[in-house]
Amino acid sequence: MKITALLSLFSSLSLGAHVAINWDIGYVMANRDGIKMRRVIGVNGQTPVPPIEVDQYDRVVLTVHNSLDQPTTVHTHGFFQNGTSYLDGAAMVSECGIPPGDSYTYHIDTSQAGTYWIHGHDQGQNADGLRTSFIVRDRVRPYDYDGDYTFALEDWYTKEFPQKESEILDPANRFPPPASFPTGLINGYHGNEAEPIRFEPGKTYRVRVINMGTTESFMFSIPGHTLEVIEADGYYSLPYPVDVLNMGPGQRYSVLVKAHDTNRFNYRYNATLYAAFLPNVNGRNPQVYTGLVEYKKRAPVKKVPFPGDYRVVKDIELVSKDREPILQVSRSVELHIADQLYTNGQSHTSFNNITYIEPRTPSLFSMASMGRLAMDPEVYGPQTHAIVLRHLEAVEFNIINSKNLDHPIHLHGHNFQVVEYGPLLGLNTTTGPALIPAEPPRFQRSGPFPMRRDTVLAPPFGYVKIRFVADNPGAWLMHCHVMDHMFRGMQVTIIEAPDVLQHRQKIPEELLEHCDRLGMPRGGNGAGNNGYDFSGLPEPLTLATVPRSLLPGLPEPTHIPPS
Ligand SMILES: [Cu+2]
Repeated sequence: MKITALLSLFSSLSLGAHVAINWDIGYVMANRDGIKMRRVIGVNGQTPVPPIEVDQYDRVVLTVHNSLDQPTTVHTHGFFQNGTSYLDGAAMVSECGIPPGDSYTYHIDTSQAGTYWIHGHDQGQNADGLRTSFIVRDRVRPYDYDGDYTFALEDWYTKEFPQKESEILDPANRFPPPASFPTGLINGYHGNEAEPIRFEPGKTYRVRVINMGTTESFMFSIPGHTLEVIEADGYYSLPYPVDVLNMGPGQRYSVLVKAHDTNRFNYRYNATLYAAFLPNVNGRNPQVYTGLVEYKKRAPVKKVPFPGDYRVVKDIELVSKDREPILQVSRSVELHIADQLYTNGQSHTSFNNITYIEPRTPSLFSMASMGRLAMDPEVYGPQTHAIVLRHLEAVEFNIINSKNLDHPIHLHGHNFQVVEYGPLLGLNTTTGPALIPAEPPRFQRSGPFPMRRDTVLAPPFGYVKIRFVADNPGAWLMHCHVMDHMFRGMQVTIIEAPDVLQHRQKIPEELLEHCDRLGMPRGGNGAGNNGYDFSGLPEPLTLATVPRSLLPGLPEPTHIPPS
């Protein structure tokens, strides 16, 4: 252990290069899906946003200039920002946002090697194009390979996110709103125009796949080849062979793929966009995008029938490469997912029937400024759903999903062990269509060395238990990465060790000045006031129906459309 620590110190001092990146974030007109020219959020006049690829321990300095007409932030998804929680880039959690016309510099610690991504974290800017892959290459490779490829998968919509959301929230519209189905993009462009990848006989490739989509899940496969999972969300596993990577928004995998010994045939890779709860939308669900795996120019493409009993990733079965033992916890917190109608005629998502609404002061700034009161979750406001953790407390979250679709739950500032999945009592419902195994979630526990990741799928009609140690003082969102669910309230704020944070971290003056310029308070409680005075915050929402989702085993009530 000591040698490893010394090595990493040595590496960070001597190996890392200084990497300066400048992003001028602004609107661009572009036709990303081959269907519609529309307004997109890009950088330096470009869309898709150019990928970032650096070496471990490089000192990445990302300077963002905001040329939009609204505040903006960028969040490095999966990076812990331990000790610098104010650089997490979550709007109204760790900062007010960069005002229009202003700039800010994010320092990114790249000691975490692996497959990450970076995206806007204010309003729906991520969905409108402010996102790209962020690869950190290992200084010392845990597995050998001869070459690597990255696939960034996205679902793309013809409408801008704010317009789509206002239609969903409009009480005059039918509930639930009519389904829409997006187009799949691979590495920024229409999925069927993706570049070929080249395999040489006998060689081994590392293929990284990122679902950086807005709403939908993807399945990725290279029929005729086994995919050996070695990484999930920046954390290494023992090799785990599958035929298909099934992934929700925010999730990443690396797989090793061994090329065939001859170059007689070429093959295809497939990225299948699917919405599990929509059996068929205009004949477009599921939708397969495909590109060439080229062994030799003009070689015939071998058609490989998909195995009937294909293997998918079950992250509960993955084993930590570092053999990190399962955490023993002293506290377990239940979070019940719901999507319900409220008296204002809008449908909102929630955990434990609390719909997240942004506070007026970023929760981190409340933490830093409220003294001993910062230990009380109430201080952060009634709709921020604050959960306070003690420093170094080992905690379990049990995420309970009585809905018929899965939710990719992402925790900022950490990765976590995935320790248990199970069905909800009394329900035996299948998900459709039969693309993903049409079976209710089974009860399954991890082995003694569970996998870690930062985004986990809460299964339909089931639960997932995750564990981590609160070793990162800061304010960290935990939320569904389906942008619509997140936007409509499926978020909690993990307030980690306010007492330690107040001694160890100082909010940069520049970030406080951003609040001044946006007319937001730079401290105080969730309303920017003293003590427990929450005047100035919007009225809490009231449920229109009995919240039966709190009773495990009972399905959601069926709503009558508002007339
Ligand atoms: Cu969700």
